[in-house]
Amino acid sequence: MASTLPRLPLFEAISKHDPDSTAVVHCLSGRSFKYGGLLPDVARTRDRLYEAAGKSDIRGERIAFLVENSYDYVVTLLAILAARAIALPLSPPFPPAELQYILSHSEALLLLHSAKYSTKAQEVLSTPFPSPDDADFEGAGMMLYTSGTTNRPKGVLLPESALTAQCRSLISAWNYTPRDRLLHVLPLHHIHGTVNAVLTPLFSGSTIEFLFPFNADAVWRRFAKPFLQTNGSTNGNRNGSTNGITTTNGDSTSATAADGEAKYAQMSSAPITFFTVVPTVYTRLLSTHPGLPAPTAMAARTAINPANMRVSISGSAALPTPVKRAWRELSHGNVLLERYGMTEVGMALSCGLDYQDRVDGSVGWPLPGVEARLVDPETKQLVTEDSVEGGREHSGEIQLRGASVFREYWRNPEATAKEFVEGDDGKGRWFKTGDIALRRPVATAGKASSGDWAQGSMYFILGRQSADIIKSGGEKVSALEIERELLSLPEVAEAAVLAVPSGKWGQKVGAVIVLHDGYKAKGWKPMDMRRALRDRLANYKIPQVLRVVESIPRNAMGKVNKKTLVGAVFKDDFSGDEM
Ligand code: MLC
Ligand code: AMP
Repeated sequence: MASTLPRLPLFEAISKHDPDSTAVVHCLSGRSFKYGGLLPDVARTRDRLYEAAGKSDIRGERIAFLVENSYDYVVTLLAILAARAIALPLSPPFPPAELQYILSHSEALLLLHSAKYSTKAQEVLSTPFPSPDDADFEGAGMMLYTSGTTNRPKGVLLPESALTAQCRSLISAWNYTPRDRLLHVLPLHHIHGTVNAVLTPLFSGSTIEFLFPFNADAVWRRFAKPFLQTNGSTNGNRNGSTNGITTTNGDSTSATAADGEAKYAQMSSAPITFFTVVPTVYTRLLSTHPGLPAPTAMAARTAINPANMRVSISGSAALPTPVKRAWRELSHGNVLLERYGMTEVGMALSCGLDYQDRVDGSVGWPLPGVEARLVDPETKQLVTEDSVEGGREHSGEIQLRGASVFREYWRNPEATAKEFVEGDDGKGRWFKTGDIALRRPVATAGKASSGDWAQGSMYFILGRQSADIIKSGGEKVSALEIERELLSLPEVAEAAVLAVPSGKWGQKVGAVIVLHDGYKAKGWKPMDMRRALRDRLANYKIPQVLRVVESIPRNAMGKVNKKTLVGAVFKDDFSGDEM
């Protein structure tokens, strides 16, 4: 059966893994699925896809799906690739209006859903939207929607060749193996959760354990489980048995531990070796650790020690150095590995596996297969290794190229053309990331001990070129998209959406509003805003802080200087101490 699948590199890799080894585990129920059954399940589901489509050629068609983080999600994703179609994972918590936009904009042929999301799927399908033109596209791949600076979210088309290049690059840099067991707590409609934490582990024969939605207590319990002392002995076995969580000896925390015992009883006792998340998750784990029952807290520290947790990665947003230090201390020496990526390119820059190559504040070097350069956004001049500007280090926009880069923004040739710049060496175009960085030699790092790619000056991200892109808890948010929704409300005359610094979220979304005259007397409270936006925008896009003002200062061109405004309006909401 599996032989009828196309010879995608991912399928070839999976067919060579030990069929008895575990591919996917549902953390809380303990259900597990072996590599040996995966491709037959994929082939069966692919055939069901053909049936649903009413034809056996759906190459290049977009197949949207609403499936919880589970083995079914993995099989669905691979079945779509097997049909040489474009997998379009949707986020279940999005309101129907946002999902309907994605469905219509992508011109999806099918919307697949698990039993759990059947009502949601019906709701989405019954939300009206104008029908677009016919599509004409070929080949397998994945499409992820990402917020842009100017308009509604764009569909990033990642052909199978780009996905495969991304996986191979990560395998070579981070050395995923069949012995790795990855705890997966991220959403599955982003590059971080899909490529780094599903496709690459599948390529490598690693085990993926789903524990979603993210819950700090459950993560700590899972980490701790293999290392809890039972009957006075340390339990570090790897056979997946379900030893109960030890309660404390009658002290005040035993009730919590007992509750946890029931809820978490089915969890596996195999140690987690691989964890990749956004900085907010580490912040949350650090702040909840002190509240754990003492034995669990101790076992959890053992679990994240480098002897047990092979690699803990942070990315999708800047990792604050205090968080990195606190994790190192808590884990007795596990130094978080920071890397930099983007939906359009997968992972681009990374620190190395060698601890010397995990330098505070740096995102390392271009990953294998990725070419990177810095270009001055004003002069368009290449920033060379030794460029200096008035005695200061010279920064520039990160531009990237290589087989891992996406093909195009779906049905948006203007945006695609705008974000690429032709190279002058005839070796192809560069993708303009919009992120500003500098390069600096670090005496103790970059000696190729993490691989040939990890050599020379290291990259340090300084921030984004545009103040209109906000990163909150690793989610990218477009200020203009929120402004547009705010301005469509009857109460709102003017709106500016800003990134407000936050210890907990990295940045949080802030809105400055001028009300229409008719609404000024009544006022507008954060609750009113939430209610008005709830059905229009995903939850994390709804501003967390709101200021109603008499006027928003603008320059002669009518533009708002957001960097100044955020200090003037939200100074009291800056929170470096939320962790
Ligand atoms: C949740 N909320 C957020 C939020 N996530 N608000 C702002 N920003 C976010 N990211 C809201 C919830 O809707 C809720 O609102 C309230 O905050 C508290 O919710 P919570 O339950 O405490 O939050 P939680 O669901 O635990 O989510 C936190 C999180 C999640 C950090 C686990 O945001 C997350 O998984 N982030 C990762 C996203 C990701 O995968 N990014 C990678 C993109 S790819 P209310 O109103 O209901 O109280 C990429 C490229 C690369 O960036 O380099 O990897
Ligand atoms: P997304 O568009 O959601 O894929 O997010 C990509 C963006 O996240 C990048 O353009 C960066 O701005 C940001 N990002 C990712 N990793 C890092 C990192 N390690 N440090 C700082 N910013 C990051």
